Amino acid sequence: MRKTIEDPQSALNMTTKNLFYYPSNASMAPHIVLEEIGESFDLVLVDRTLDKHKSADYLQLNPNGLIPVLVDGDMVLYETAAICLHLADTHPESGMVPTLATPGRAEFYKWLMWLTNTLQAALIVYFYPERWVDADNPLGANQVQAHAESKISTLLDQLESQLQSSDGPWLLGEQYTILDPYVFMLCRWTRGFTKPARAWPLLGQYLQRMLARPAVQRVIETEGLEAPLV
Ligand SMILES: N[C@@H](CCC(=O)N[C@@H](CS)C(=O)NCC(=O)O)C(=O)O
Repeated sequence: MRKTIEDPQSALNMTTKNLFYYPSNASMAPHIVLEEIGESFDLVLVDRTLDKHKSADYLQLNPNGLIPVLVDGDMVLYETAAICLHLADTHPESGMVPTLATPGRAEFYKWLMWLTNTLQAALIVYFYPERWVDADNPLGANQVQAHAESKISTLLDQLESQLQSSDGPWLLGEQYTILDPYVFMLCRWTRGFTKPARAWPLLGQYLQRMLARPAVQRVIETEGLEAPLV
């Protein structure tokens, strides 16, 4: 169910999980994970056009004023990677994380940290370059954005190499994990780049495999996303 609530605190202690989201934002990865694990959940729209993510009520849930937040019972969780991990940990039957204390799990941690602190961080610089220069410096902002785009290109090279060495179909190989919705979401964000993620041969095929997943299709429909999807 989708809902817009005026008082985000009212999501606390609900019996279903509540994901605070905005279409195509960082909430998309946990949204896909929720669909994959099949547990019922509610979506709460945080209307960015009205700056609701900076409202006093929302800041009580996430003092960073960023989307997403997951409210699960009396637990309030922010940070996309933490939310995805929590969802997978509480649904071990989904198999969306490799077995604890194995080399596969260590590799999985490496990629999850890299996605959140390297690729996602660079994408955020790309989308908000004006935050990295003085006010009224559009030339500086353009330079920051161009540097971010070029950095992101080298990071996409790394994803391409990983798909080659894991031999797919998913980032770690045979096992579909929470890394895959995360990679899909971040790659989508490059769809307006001069060289978008879909232009890398293996990455392009991988994104099509992700698009074909029923859980991903449901998220695209619910969030009302339009072409180009990747
Ligand atoms: N590290 C955070 C980043 C979240 C983030 O940057 N979310 C964006 C939407 S994609 C946001 O809320 N931006 C609003 C802003 O920067 O003011 C996470 O992964 O949860």
